[in-house]
Amino acid sequence: MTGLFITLEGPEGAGKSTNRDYLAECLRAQGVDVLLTREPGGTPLAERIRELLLATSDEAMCADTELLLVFAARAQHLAMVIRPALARGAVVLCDRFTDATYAYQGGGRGLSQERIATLESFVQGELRPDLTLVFDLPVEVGLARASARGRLDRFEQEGRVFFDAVRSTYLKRAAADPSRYRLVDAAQSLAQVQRSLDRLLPEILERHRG
Ligand code: T5A
Repeated sequence: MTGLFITLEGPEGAGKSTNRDYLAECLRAQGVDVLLTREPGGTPLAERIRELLLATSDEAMCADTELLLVFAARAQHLAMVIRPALARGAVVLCDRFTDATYAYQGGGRGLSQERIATLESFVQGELRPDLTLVFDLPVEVGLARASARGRLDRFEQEGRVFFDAVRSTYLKRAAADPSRYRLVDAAQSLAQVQRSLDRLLPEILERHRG
């Protein structure tokens, strides 16, 4: 068995967390060692950085500060959680990773892709996800789902233009590398989305067995 790094991506309210838990259940039922985690966060220190990133504040956060905090949390998460789990052969299911940085700080905030790529190499070295599931849905559907849960965080308070850029960045990245990305139509009912994941399971198990 080799470790397998799977990330779940998509705009707000796309169902990443719900489906990450579903996928974990399916894999565990097959006897697979699964590690569930998320970004920003995944360790106590990285979760504190997450709080800084999501909290609204009187002082506006510069885009560069946001970018560096995201990668600071990621460095900690990789060292303490992701790399050790991959080394022991687990399937790591991570709710958001660096594609979110390209989508939110790149697409949404307008930071250059080159600057993000430089930090990606600095923090991750050669490590990239083996498989990335992009849960895609119209912006207004995702925001309605997210806002139904109550108070909006700092990102969720952004406007339509920001979220259109986030979505289109994900779609462009997925289209550019079909071997790594799988697009999931997240506007469907939860049962339908989970049937799509069921169809992906054999491929995931196959890749994990190496
Ligand atoms: N961020 C993150 C960056 O800017 N840069 C980065 O590099 C990284 C890593 C926090 C924020 O950080 C930003 C992006 C984010 O704004 P987050 O906590 O993952 O990241 O934020 P959200 O995407 O806002 O997480 P959500 O919990 O809102 O979305 P999920 O996980 O996609 O959705 P989920 O599963 O919680 O579902 C939302 C609701 O919809 C329902 C669920 O039951 C739930 O109530 N639902 C469905 N309803 C109908 N039909 C379906 N198919 C449904 N699927 C789920």
